[in-house]
Amino acid sequence: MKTPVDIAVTGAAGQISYSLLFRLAAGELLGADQPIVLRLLEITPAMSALAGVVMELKDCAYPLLHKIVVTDNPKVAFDGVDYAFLVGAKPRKQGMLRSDLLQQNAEIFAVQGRALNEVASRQVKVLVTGNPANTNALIAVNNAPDLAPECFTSMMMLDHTRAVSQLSEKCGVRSTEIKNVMVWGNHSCTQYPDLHHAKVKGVDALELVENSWFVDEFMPTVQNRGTEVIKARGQSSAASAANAAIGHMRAWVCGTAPGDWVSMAVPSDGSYGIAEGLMYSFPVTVTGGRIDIVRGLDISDFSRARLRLNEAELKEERESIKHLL
Ligand code: NAX
Repeated sequence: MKTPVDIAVTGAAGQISYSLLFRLAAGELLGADQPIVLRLLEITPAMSALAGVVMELKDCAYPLLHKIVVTDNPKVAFDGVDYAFLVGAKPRKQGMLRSDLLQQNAEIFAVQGRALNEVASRQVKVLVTGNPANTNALIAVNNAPDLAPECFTSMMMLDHTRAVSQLSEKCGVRSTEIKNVMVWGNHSCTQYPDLHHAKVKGVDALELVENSWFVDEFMPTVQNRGTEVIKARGQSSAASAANAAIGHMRAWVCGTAPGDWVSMAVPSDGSYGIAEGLMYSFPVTVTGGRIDIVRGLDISDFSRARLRLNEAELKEERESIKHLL
């Protein structure tokens, strides 16, 4: 029997976690022979709801679920963890602006960054999902000076899989026949879902779809999908977000498929002229747990303008929380 691996999940009583936790416990992240300890963080008022989730987890009698730790203290939640899913935050409600969310959620990620810095494994893989995810991750990185910035990422995988799905539906192919889609920038409606390097069964996607579909349908559909889900469901994306969180971490652990890449927000190293340090989504490959930004792609003027727009938005977000950096 392998030694159990500690996985922290924050916002554990929330709706994304209601899907995520059960998939983690079933072995979907680390495989069917890896026992895990789930370390679940919630705010004090949500502890009773969390107790219900824990009952349900136990009721599944998952063979891999070695232990569950429940706490409202980030230092207990992150103690020795190898993986941290930072999901907990106040979700965006209909009509709420991202700037309102930013101020409300920023402090949470400063506290959690400091706690990770103190007690997490030095190789911890952190995925920030709570919105505004990129800037929350930036706050966490900056409050964890003893951890490598490479330990921190934020989630663009849902945007990525939304883009893959739209293109596969349009072309009538399976999602596995789509490669090299990417979503640049910020997890906001400014994000840039880009098909310039995408391939459908090995053929350039932009040779198969009309440019007007790319610009006027594909891009806005992916950019506004979260809002449309909220309108339809009355709640933000949950099961698809949990799926993306697992997909992101699995790519980090198992690596990306040969010839393909995924979209992840990582600390910018200046690639494509994006200001260093910003948590910005790039196409990335992963080998042996190491994330590398795909370099040297041709960027058209159309694309460059959208990359810049995202950079400007993220700089503005950074400015508004600079007291926490
Ligand atoms: P819920 O409101 O259902 O759950 C959030 C949970 O976080 C609540 O149970 C709350 O008590 C808890 N929480 C709040 N502050 C906390 C703290 N300081 N420590 C620990 N837990 C805390 O939201 P849910 O639908 O699960 O969404 C969670 C976050 O994911 C939101 O910020 C949401 O906007 C964001 N999303 C991000 C996505 C992405 O692609 N990056 C997509 C889906 C989702 O919208």
